Amino acid sequence: MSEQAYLDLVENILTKGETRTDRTGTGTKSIFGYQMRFSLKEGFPLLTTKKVPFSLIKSELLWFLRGDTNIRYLLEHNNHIWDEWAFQRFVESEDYQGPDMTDFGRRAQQDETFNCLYQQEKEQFCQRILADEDFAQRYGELGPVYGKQWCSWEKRDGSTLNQLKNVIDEIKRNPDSRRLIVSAWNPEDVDAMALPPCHVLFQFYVQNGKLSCQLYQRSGDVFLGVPFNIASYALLTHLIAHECQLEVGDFVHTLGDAHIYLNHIEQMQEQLKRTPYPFPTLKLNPDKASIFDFTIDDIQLENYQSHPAIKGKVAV
Ligand code: DHF
Ligand code: TMP
Repeated sequence: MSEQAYLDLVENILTKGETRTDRTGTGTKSIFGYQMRFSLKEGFPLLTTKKVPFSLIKSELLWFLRGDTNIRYLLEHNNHIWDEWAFQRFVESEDYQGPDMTDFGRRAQQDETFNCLYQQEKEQFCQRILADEDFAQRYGELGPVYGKQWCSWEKRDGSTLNQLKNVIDEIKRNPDSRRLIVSAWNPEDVDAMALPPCHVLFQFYVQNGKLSCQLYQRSGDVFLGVPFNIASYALLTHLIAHECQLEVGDFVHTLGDAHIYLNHIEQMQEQLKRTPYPFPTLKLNPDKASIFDFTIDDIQLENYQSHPAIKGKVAV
C-alpha cells in the first residue's frame, strides 16, 4: 500500500530530523532531500490515515488552471486555505484601520484572546472580499503566484505564454521529449508574491502509453501542505493524461526541506498509529476533453474511506 511512502517520510523526519528555527518562528524538525513515488494506477493518493478534504484540492487546482491569483474564487468555493496570505497584505497596508495585527500568525498561536480577535478580523476580511469587487481586486490578490506563472508567464516583449498549454501540446506531439517542464519559480517575480512557490517545478515523462510526473518541492510542511500537494499533482497528472489519451504512470515527489512543525509533532505521532485503508479511485467526466474546461463536478472520487481528520494550526 503506497500511503506507506508518506508514513515513512514522517517516521524519517521524527527519528532523524534536526530541530531548526524557521521564518515563521514556530520551529521544525527537518531533513533535506527526500523522494516518494506513488503508482497512480494503484489508486488515487489521497491519504487515508487522516481525512483530507478533496473538495479543497479540486478548487485550488481549478483556480491554478484558470490562471487566477485572487482568493475571491477560492472563497466562492468555501476554500480558505490561502486566506492568511492575502489578509497579511491587507493588514500591512494603509487601508487597514482595525486593531493591531502585527505578527498575527505567531501571536494567534500563543495568545487565545488575541486569536479570537484575529479570527474575527480575518472573517470580516473574507466577507468583504466576497461582497466588494473593488476591495477584492486590491486585497484578494496574492501577486504573480502559481496561476500566473503556469498560464501567463510574462515575456520580455510584454506578451505572455501558457506553459501548461505548451507542455500539453508537446506531450501530444513529442512524447519522447525530455523538456516537458513547467516552472512556477520566476526569479523576477518572487518578491512580488505573497508566498514564493513551494511546489517549484514539474516535469512529465511518457513511456508505454503512461504519463508520469515529477515535482520538485523546495519546502514541504509534511503535516498540512504535503498531503494536499500529493493529491493535487496526482489530479493534474490524471487530467493531462485524460486530455492526451494516455494512461497514468507514477507521481514522483521530490522534496528539498521536508519538515514537521514542532506544534504538529503530536498529531503526526497519532497519525502514525493508524493503519491505512486502500486508496480511493478517481473518476473524470469522459465528455470533457481539455483540462481547461473541467469544473468541480467533472471530478469525482469513489470509495474514499479514511480515519478522522486531525487538526493543526498553519504557520504563517
Ligand atoms: N504555509 C504553511 N506553513 N504550511 C502550508 O502547508 C501552507 N500551505 C499553503 C499556503 N501556506 C502554507 C497552501 N496550501 C492547508 C492545506 C493546504 C494549504 C494551506 C492550508 C490546511 O490548513 N489544511 C487543513 C484543512 C483546512 C480546512 O479545512 O480549511 C488540513 O487539516 O488539511
Ligand atoms: P517558506 O516559504 O518559508 O518555505 O514557508 C512556506 C511553508 O508553506 C512551508 O512550511 C512549506 C509550506 N507549503 C507546503 O508545504 N505546500 C504548499 O503547497 C505551500 C504553498 C506551502
